[in-house]
Amino acid sequence: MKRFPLLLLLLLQALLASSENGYELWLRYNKVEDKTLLQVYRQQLTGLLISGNSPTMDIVRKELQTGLHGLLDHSIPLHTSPQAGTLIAGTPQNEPLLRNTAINEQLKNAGNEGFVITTSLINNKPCTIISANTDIGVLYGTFHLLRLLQTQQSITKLNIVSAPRLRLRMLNHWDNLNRTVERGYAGFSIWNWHTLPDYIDPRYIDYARANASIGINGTVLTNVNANATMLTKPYLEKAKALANAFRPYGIRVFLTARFSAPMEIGGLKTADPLDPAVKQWWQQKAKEIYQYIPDFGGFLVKANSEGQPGPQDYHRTHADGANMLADAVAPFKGIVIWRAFVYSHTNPLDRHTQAFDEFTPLDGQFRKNVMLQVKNGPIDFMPREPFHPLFGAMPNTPLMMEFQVTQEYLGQATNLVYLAPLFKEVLESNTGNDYTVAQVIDGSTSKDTLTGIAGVANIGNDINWCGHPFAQANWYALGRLAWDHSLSSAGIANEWLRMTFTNNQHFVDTAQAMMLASRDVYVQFTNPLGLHHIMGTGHHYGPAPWVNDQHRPEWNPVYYHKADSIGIGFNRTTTGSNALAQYQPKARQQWENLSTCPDAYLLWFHHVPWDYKMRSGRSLWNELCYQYYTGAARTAAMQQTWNKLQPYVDQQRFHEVAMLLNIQHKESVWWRNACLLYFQTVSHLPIPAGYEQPSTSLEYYKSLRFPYAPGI
Ligand code: BDP
Repeated sequence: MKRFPLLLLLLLQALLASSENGYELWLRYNKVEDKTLLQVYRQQLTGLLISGNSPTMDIVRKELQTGLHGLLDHSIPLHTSPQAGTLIAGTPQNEPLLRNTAINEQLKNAGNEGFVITTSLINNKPCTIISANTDIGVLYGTFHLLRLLQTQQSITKLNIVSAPRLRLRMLNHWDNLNRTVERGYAGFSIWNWHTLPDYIDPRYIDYARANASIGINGTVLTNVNANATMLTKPYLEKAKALANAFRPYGIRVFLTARFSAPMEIGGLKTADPLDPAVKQWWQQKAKEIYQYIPDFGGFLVKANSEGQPGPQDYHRTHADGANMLADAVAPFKGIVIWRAFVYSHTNPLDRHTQAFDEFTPLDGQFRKNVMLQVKNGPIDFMPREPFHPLFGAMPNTPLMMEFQVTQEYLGQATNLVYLAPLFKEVLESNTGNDYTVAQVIDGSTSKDTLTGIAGVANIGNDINWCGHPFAQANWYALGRLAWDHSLSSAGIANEWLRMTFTNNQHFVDTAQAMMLASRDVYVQFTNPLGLHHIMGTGHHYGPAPWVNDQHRPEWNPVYYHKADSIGIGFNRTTTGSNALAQYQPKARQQWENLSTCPDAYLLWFHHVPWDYKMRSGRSLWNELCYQYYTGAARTAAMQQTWNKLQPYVDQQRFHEVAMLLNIQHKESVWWRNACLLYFQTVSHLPIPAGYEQPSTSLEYYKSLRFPYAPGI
């Protein structure tokens, strides 16, 4: 009897220990699982010698102490001189031991933010060195070394030089001042504007730390559908508090600028970019902002798009608008990131073509401190799009990539969809100029020094940050690819899984395969064969290919799939909208010809008869059925896979993922049935025998309403 409570206690402890809520992200620093390796690491890392007294170096010290304490499961002493196994971290400026020629040589390739990690003899003692030209470089190197231990890599003969390929590695928060997040599926905004600037939520620091761990160095705090209030004094004070919190982590703050702000908060009668009073207002505003935030990054602007104000309201061009703002921030070394996501309902041309038509004539007309931020594809952030034709078509303008990390069109936070394969597919696309999209954005084709990737953040105040435990991998992947776009999707998934869950090989292999397939699975049960934009109106949740009553033509799914009695798909060849003409010949050749167009883009570029014979030998209609049914079946397979991984995962996260996969499976059946039943009304063809026929009617699916779906 006496022993019972003790047993119970032990059991409870074990249960708690095996429960994780995901808050720690990939920075868990649990004890190294492999016992032999643990012993090796303990011998190789016996103490710390860290010089330099900046807030950033304090973070380095703390991170290495906590990290190594957790991973090696013992306290790690501070050394005052090198001993066998000392980990030395610092810059040559603040640590004389690092002033040797070999390290200096390597540091020449590390730039301002890169780092060198080596195993070297210092005073004849074998040491591990993290060195950089700047303190922030040392911090990035610190996270890299910790990642090697977290993923159980050898640290015996290290010789690493790493520098980011892109200068700006950013998150774009679509966060509103009332804390709702446009297209956010992980709760409310983590910025508590009401309690700022006096209350610094520890989460701000954790946010900065997580970003620094993957090399993200910029954050746009506010929604692109901007609110001018953000530029008023009280809110600038709040932004300043955040900037101060982020600075030691190497993160600069940017804000969205509402183009009509001079009227809304400045009392002017116009926001015309060529009006002297307007110019002056922005110059003053910039000056004011820099007084609060001396390293303010600059403005991100959505103008003349989806109802936002902009220079065209005054018959000025996008270049006029961008340049006016660029001149205002130039004295302070700020930049303007102007978005290319523009299309208009008064333009009768295919939405696909509009941004290209708008911006290519302006190539070379922007100031040196302007970047054009282009979404990965020409329509929006569809589950699969060909790359945006602007990449490769504006050689005289620095183009910044905009990816969407939040899964607006990719299952929101109920679906497991790993986005690195989507990002990579775009980055590795050949523009037709014999170079890839990645080479356009990293400046290698133009010698641009302003280079960058932005990801629309999937972060909210949910305890696990991103809603779905696996959605964290997309934040992680964005950062890793922005640092080095040559990394593979598999490699990134592999390290994320090891850090986030466990190094168990069976778990990693199985979960990695599931992640790598997940985006294709999602495409298959929602938008197979190049279909796009057939989701629910407004909230974008679930299927609604039947919608045809929106006042803007290009907001209707029927505009995109064009299903009729003959066939389905958007003809973008010369006999249709000719959007294909915007691609370089080498890129468009394979797409324009029906027989060479890959299945993945078939209905994106062609209107194809229902009885068209596909490569598989099936008719188009039967292929469509095959894709939808296979996609839904694969989500059931994902559930089974995950269930088998239960022994390797803590209870809390195991059950969360299991419940979400169940929702995902239901959603896949919903997509499959709703789309096929609807397309059947025009194809008049049967769902082939052998498939389980939908038990619910099209009318039922059409009647579904989601007035409180998140993210609107
Ligand atoms: C669309 C979103 C909308 C954004 C817009 C944008 O549905 O909420 O405001 O993109 O990027 O995909 O500006």
